[in-house]
Amino acid sequence: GKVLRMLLSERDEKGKIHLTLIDPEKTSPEEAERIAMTAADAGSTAILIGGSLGIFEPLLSEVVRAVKKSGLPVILFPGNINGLTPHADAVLFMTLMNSDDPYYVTGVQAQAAPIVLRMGIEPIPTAYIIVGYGGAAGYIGRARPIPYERSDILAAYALASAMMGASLIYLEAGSGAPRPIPPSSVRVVKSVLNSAGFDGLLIVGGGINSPEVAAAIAEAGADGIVNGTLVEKDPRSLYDMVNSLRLRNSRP
Ligand code: 1GP
Repeated sequence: GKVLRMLLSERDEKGKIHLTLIDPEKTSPEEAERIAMTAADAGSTAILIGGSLGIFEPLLSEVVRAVKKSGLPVILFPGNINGLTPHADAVLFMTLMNSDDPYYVTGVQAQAAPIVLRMGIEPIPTAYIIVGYGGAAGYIGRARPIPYERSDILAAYALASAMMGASLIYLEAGSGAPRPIPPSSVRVVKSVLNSAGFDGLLIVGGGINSPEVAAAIAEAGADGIVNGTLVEKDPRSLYDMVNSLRLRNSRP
């Protein structure tokens, strides 16, 4: 896994990674290219591309091809089987750990696996855990979102994810969440994952709308954070976001 190895080595070298999320339903290919160029300049590590609604292949492929001009790795973040394109470098091959619908736990993965193999894109084994608000991902994925204050339940799901072999564990409050996952919960999850010897990536996203919040979540133990909504509103906010993670040896 070339992309996973790159993410891990960036984390090991710089301490943290930053992921910029682009939703092809909300962003034209031209805007996506501009955002990706800004992300590369700001020192973001990779681009995630996906969304819960309105994704179809020609549009997705066009956005992916535009974003690739930035030189950053392009990783699909699919909400369903329609979130795949051979033009990407990798895909978060996700199971929605706390969905009540087996389709989102193993069903769509069986549909997707042969396609991912034929497309030749790298699958990154990912456990997706939805907390609190949950947003469109939580509603569509039929998640039973873990209450914000139940860091014990969140930690148990994260530990199960590690024991089941996830390389990347993604804690999601939902795109545009009015409240991100509390740093205190991230701290509990990190400590449980450390005690289990997990050396993959702990990624946190949803409602991270200021550099201060990003810094607090990173300091609590997230290996990386995801920004989507904020980037759609103001791509230049990426500079402060990436700086707030205090990446070692970050580009000027
Ligand atoms: C959503 O975690 C991502 O899947 C990013 O959330 O849009 O709130 O930044 P925001």
